[in-house]
Amino acid sequence: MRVAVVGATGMVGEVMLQVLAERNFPITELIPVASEKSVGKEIEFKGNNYKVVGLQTAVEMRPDIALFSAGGETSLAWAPKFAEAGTTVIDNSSAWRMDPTKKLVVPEINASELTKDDKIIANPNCSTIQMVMVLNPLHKKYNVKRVIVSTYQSITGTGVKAVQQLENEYGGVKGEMAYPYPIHRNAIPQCDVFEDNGYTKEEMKLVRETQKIMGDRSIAVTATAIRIPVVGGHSEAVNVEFSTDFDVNEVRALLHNTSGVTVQDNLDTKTYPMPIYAQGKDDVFVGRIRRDESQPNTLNMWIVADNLRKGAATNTVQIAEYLVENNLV
Ligand code: 11C
Repeated sequence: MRVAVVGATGMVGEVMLQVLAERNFPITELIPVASEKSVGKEIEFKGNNYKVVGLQTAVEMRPDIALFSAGGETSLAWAPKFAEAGTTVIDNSSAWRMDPTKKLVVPEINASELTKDDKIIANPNCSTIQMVMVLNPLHKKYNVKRVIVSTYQSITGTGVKAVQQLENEYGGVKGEMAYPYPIHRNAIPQCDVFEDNGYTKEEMKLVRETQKIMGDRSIAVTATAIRIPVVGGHSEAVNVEFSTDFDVNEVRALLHNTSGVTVQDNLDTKTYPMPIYAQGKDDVFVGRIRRDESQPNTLNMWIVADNLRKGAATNTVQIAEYLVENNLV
């Protein structure tokens, strides 16, 4: 496969290259793509150096697959050009996710919807991916009625500017601000911009994307998304009400048998998921699984994943793997 990585010098792009290498994705030619200021720079991949090219050059090279992580505007402008040239685009931005003509894919859940005609495929938002990875197997068994989720999100979700802000604040250095407030020793109840309904875009992604991926618009979701001074992963407190009752041990067993999910749930040994241990891993970790005693058929869980891996790069590469394995590209 001739594979372009658009946004190769960015935070997610770098992890995409790592994941492609680790998983031995069948690459015959790597085409790193970035904005004009990075063109000509060299990046290293599996012991070889590759020169970064610009977007127009990359389109003209007609790669088989383009993995995009270069922001919504770049994606809106350039993904169709790649698609017209015959390239299959897997896009990590929010640009195409809610477009009814585009598939929004978490391979473990709905990759079977993909066909050869899908030339622009959307990768969901990180906080949605980790939540649906746990909800979907439970939905099949108990039918999810309503989800209340509160997120505790890593600054790496904002990007390198936010990591720099935190480092500056640790060091007492004045610098550019990624957030409207200090993030060190703080919790900011705003991820992404506000929508007209008073929720942030990040919160509404959790609502809309969950329904689309799980293929059920009747699932009610309400979210509060918080930025905290953590790197390594996003954490989520998830309260889920089902139509039918469940047995907590059966829930644990079901999740234990779900590919891509690791249960870390032992109170005796103080075992539960945490972002410092999720960092660098591809699985979604779930623990603190317990019955909500305040109402029937309701469960509480704590879900953690590396937002740059399963939340972004790994999921994108898994989609590409599915396309290759099923001759869809
Ligand atoms: C965050 N989830 O943590 C965001 C980052 O829609 O792809 C990814 C934004 C997106 O701020």
